[in-house]
Amino acid sequence: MNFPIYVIGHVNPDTDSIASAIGYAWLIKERDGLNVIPARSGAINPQTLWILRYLDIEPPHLLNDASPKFESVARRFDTTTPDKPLREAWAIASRTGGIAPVINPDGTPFGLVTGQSLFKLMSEYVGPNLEASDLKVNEILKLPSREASNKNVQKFKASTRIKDLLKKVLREEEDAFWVVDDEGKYLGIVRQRDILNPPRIKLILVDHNESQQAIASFEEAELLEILDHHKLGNPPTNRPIRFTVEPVGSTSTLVSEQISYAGLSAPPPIAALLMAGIISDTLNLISPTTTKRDSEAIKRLERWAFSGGSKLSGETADSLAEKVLSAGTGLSARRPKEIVTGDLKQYISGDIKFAVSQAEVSSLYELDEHIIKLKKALSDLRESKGFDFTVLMVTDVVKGSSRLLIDNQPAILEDLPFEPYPDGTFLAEGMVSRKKQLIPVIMSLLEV
Ligand SMILES: [Mn+2]
Repeated sequence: MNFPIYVIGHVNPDTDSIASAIGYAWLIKERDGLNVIPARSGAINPQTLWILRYLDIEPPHLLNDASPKFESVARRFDTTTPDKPLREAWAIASRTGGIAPVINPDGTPFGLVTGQSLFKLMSEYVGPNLEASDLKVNEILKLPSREASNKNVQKFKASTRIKDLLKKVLREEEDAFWVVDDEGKYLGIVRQRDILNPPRIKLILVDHNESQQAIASFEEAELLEILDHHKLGNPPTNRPIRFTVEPVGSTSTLVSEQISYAGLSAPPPIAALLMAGIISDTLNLISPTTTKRDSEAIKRLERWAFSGGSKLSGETADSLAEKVLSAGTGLSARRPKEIVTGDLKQYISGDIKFAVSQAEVSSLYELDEHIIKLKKALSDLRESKGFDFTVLMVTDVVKGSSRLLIDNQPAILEDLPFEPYPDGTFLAEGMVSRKKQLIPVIMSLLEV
């Protein structure tokens, strides 16, 4: 079977993670002709949702866990129905190695015709005394399949992880089981021997390289490649893989470069989506993480996205940037819990485990009326996930500064070089990048 390769960004995906997954999947399909599917691990944030709708692009496939599921081992055998003659089931079984699925007209499983169920039927007809019977095989094959079906066969949902039911399956006496969809309809048959060594899900990681930020059960997947712009924290692999990590402002920048190296140009919606990835990560090229390569990528993508005839002609990089950045902002439109978990990253320093979330606003004045609720949400988050402390970085994307809310601030962070406000928050003047500006400051205090 030709299993797909998933291109996937980090959990709690931001616009760069979604854009680079879609863009890179497009490139690999176009360049190498492989079966590649863009994927995401978690909900799409409001900014990304806006840009996908604006460009009329399907959200990536939701993949929340990389452990093999029953769908990956289901064999899609031909089927027959309960009323059709057993002859038909016989023909199917002779092609499948002895199994014929019998399916109700509504698509749900009726029973399985197997060597064992046939033998049971024969012995009922023939009885214990062979000589007394002159029943011909032909007669038996005219019987409806329902009479030879074993209706006592376990069903497993396609979306269930194999490892969760492995012991149960291995304890069963039967060898073959149904795989059904969420509505209980037939998808295929799985045999015991298929589940002992299921094929691993193939992954290409974009916009992250640490297993901590990767999809759940990541260690059970087969890692093919990493394309990223973050600090290293990558897991070991057992064979060499393509590994590209470069200090640029966004993974979308790297994808646009690769498209250009391949001698291709992205279709306008994908080019505009990659622009949105760069704009979002670099706050339209003003964040200190921005490099010359990011500005060059924007220019290249502009040519592809806004070319004559494109639905987007008339748009410019700056007009798109304004829309993208304001689509992601605002504290009033979202519940406090979503704000503190929407763009959350976890960190560990020695024994200290903490999380820093980021939310974007177009004016920091917006923050005042939400402070109490956001503090409560930060504290709930800390308690439910067992963090030592939690931080919310509220970033003004127009002025390029942030305010920090800290829950359960450790004494060691009293040395943070930020101006305290009477409401208990801090002003981090000129600070917009969590990765490049805030985290290094916090880490350096914690590591003292
Ligand atoms: Mn990124």
